[in-house]
Amino acid sequence: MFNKILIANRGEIALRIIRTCKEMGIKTVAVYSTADRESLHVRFADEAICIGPPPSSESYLSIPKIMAAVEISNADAIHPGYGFLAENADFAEVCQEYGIKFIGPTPEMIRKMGDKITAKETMRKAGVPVIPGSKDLIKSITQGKKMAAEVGYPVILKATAGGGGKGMRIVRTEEEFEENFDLARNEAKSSFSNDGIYIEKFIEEPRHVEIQILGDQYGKVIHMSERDCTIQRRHQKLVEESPSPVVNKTLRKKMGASAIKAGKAINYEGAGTVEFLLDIHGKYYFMEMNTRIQVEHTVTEEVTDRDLIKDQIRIAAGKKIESKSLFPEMHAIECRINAEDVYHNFRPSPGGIKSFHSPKGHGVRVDTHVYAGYEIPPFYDSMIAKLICRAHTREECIKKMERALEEFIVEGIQTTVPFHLKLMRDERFNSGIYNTSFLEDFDMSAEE
Ligand code: MV4
Repeated sequence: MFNKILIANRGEIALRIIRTCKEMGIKTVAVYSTADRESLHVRFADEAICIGPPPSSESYLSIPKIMAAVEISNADAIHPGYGFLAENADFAEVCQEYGIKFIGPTPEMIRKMGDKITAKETMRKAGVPVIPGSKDLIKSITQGKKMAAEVGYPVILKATAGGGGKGMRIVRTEEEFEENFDLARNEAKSSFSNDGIYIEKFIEEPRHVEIQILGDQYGKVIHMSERDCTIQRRHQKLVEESPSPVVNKTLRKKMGASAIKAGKAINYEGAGTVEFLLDIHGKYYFMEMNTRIQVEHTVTEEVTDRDLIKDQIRIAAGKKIESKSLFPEMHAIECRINAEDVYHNFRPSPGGIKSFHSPKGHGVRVDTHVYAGYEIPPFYDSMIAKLICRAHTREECIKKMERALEEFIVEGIQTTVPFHLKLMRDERFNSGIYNTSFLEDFDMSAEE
């Protein structure tokens, strides 16, 4: 087992990783920017090393700064958390060269899934259902129009270097093709320095359902069932839950088997997530694979009663997965509490937290790095806490979440708590029947 793990991250996930390391008897090294001196991850780690000024490019995203901290602290492994360097294949490769274990997949696995058309082709060959579309990048308008006609309108143009919605355009008729193709290409080029675009059939009114998997170094892959992440705003997840209100045991087994096929196709090592679109007919299609621990891993932990960070560390240390695939025993919902003003288009609301009281009680979990007196820096993402509730049924879980949200007191800044309260009381959310457009006509500005 590792002696000392350096956590190349900040915020709640850094703290989350430190907690598990402590329970496993592993020493921890925190790294921090000057904006994060007062953060709890710095206080709770055994050692803390300042790696630079507030901008991420000069601190949490700087490979030389992180590697210098590894040298100074003599850590033998790095946990990248999510975001920052978590899916940076070059970073995983540098770790390899230094003889430091990157807690996650190999650079090759990260690269294969990072390029979306390569990922899709790998999945198609492995027998995982993929969305009908072009097998290669589109080379010209003429070729693109021909492909689109074959696939059938509406189609969607996606950036091969993309993910998370950037460089994506829906095209409903051939007349709209050229304009959208140029827009997608330019956005892809400026965002990813890669203007490769491919075509897919546009799936109307889908749900986002993802499967958590674990793979060990000996070729074993298990799934841990699904998370439903359909509640999103501009490609930002706000609520995640497990099990999905629209996935039954038969579909769960089928999607789980497909996710295992996906993992096995690339010899996957570590914790990963296979994202699917689920259409209104109950057909599902591979969308992307995330080669990291995700924000919403907590709902899977709550319904399967496992510590996913512990699983990641054990797998990285060469331990075998002992468990079979896992099915939900309970229902869990996570609400992301962001420092945002929901009454003004979810604009960021950084600043000083004057008072902070987090909900407690049976079935309530709060993962956070903040406290009364903490100053939220404006440099990083706006998530300040995750509120996770667990109960036997979805109905009870929603009621518990509403109760917990009512107890949440954060003064000094605006948060997404009022949004979540409204959602928990919403009839359509309670019905469980909605799609990724749900929040498009969920109006918050009317209230205050
Ligand atoms: C799609 C789609 C419909 N059809 N692909 C959005 C982010 C990126 N991961 C892929 N996305 C989508 N891809 C086809 N062929 C609809 C979306 C989509 C979406 C997906 C999941 C969750 C929320 C979404 C919101 C808008 C569009």
